[in-house]
Amino acid sequence: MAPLRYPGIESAARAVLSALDVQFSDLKDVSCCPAPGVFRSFDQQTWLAISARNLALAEVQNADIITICNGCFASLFEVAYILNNDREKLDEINAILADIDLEYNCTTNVKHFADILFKDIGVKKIADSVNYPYKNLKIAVHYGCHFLKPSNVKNIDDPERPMILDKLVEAVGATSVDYMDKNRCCGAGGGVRARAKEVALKMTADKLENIEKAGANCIVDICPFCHLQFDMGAMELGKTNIPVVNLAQLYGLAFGIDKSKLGLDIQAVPIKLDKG
Ligand code: 9S8
Ligand code: COM
Repeated sequence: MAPLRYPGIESAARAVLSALDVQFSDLKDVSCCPAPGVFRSFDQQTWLAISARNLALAEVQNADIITICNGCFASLFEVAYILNNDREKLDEINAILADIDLEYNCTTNVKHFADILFKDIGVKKIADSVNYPYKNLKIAVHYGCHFLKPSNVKNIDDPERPMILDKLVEAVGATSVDYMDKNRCCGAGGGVRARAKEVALKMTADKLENIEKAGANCIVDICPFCHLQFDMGAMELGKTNIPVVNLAQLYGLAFGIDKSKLGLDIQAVPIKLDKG
């Protein structure tokens, strides 16, 4: 989703991590995570094997994984968790990986971009990097389903009353507003957008209505698929008055990173957020 549909999110994330002195490299030969809601639902063994391949490739590079997508985070993190805790499954999956001369030894840590920003970098360092604060911006944050849940496995934040993303957007000087059903799905995930678009759009319309009622000027997400649903979905619904921005793009703007790196125009509803 990120490289093909919203390359601006990836480019912005790279620029923001560099601005925050985080060193990273590309995972060589990586494939799709693969998408949890779709692949896991149909064929769990294939889901485990493809994800384990990606985890094993990180091991070859002696690296941990950072992802800018909730779906990737769900698959990679949860597969790592399953294989860490189930020796029999691990053996089964390693028998499959042996066909391509790979083995997974359960040493890869998987983290989401937003979690790294909050826990490893910290709101203070982020706030210190802000050159163009957004004092008048009222933001409706959208966490998405796969970032916090299943919470017993992920343990990132309170799954019902999370605050990480609210604190992260407030680092640019903006206000994070509360709105009804804030934790609800964007509508797209789990194959719903592909199979029953009208159901997906109904959920999106409800969210947009609640966000509008709360007086927000923009939506901030941390998942390119949620981003697609709010961007394309708003276009499809004819409700394009509240722009959707990925957290990395918001930081790019607030840090003063060259706009050509933020891809603000590579979406159905281009983002126009004036400085200050
Ligand atoms: S919410 Fe519900 S399944 Fe998910 S994370 Fe991103 S796409 Fe929107
Ligand atoms: C959502 C991924 S980010 S999936 O549609 O649930 O697989």
